[in-house]
Amino acid sequence: MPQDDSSWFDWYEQLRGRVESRLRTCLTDPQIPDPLRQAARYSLLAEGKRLRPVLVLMAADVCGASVDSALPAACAVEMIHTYSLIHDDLPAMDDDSLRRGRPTSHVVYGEALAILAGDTLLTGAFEMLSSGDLPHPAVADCVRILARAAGGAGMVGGQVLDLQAERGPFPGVTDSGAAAASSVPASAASSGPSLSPADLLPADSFDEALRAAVERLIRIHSMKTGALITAALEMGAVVAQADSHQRRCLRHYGECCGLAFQIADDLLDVSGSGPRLGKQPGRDRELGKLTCPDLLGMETGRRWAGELVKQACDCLTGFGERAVALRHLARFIVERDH
Ligand code: GRG
Repeated sequence: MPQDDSSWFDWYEQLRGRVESRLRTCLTDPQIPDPLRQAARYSLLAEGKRLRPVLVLMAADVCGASVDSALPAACAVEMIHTYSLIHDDLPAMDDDSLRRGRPTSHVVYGEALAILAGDTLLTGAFEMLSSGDLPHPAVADCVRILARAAGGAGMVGGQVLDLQAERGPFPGVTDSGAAAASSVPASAASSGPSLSPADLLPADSFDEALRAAVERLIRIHSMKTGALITAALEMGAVVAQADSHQRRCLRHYGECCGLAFQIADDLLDVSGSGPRLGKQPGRDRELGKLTCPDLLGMETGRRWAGELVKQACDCLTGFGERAVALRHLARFIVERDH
């Protein structure tokens, strides 16, 4: 655990290193046919931020568990995340050719193998999750949390809503017009974060169509991206056998960070540079996606993400100094350039 503000990133890097080492041991079973093993490992071992597994480890640590005990849960989340990236890039989805700075799985291995590599990671995640020394009730809890977050009521459902969503147009919404958005009221961890437009936006500044679109955006982002991030925090708490209050605080922190993460992702798609991003920027606009900058403008998007980070940090009050790294990570989520 870091002792002060300056060492948090070293701690993040250390945890990332632990995740990398463990991931390198995954999917080595000689029973897995060669091309499938190669395809699954190609994506899993490509350079990612490992944000979700690090969140599992930090959540477990902040509740008093060892990093070792949380590693299987952390790697399971990363396996699900990697599967979602492979499938998200497929021609039937976003049809992307660059990911994590490399050609996408279907470009290298063909569509059929890319689909099956995703399937292998999805199922392998649950094998990984049940491979540690956790007590059975904790494993069962984690399986339920992860399956729900990844499934129809979470990430996959969010992807469906995303595919269906139409962007607008919403005439008259510009950076200055939309900047009427109010600041987010401070939320106590006990009452949960305020993620709805009713709390985020003043009632009289938007027309109904825009308000409905913002609501839809929040729902899609929270399901498609937020669900897995929230699950990472909850799983860390479960591994540590945290009490229900700690678990609720970490879940609320995850909900705020999850939404802030996807807002930052929307902003980066507009302002980021390809080599640093590791994927092609500008794709959201090309694909006609419903995004935060399109609805509200860049400035309001930045402010909104910043307010969510503040709310996320409020949720950590009860953990005191132990949560210093989680506070920094929340800021990193919106300040990152990739
Ligand atoms: C079953 C066909 C089928 C689809 C699965 C694909 C899918 C459902 C859901 C997509 C979810 C998805 C890809 C959300 C995008 C989230 C996002 C912004 C990913 C990028 O995350 P980073 O920046 O990436 O953490 P790294 O590479 O650093 O891990």
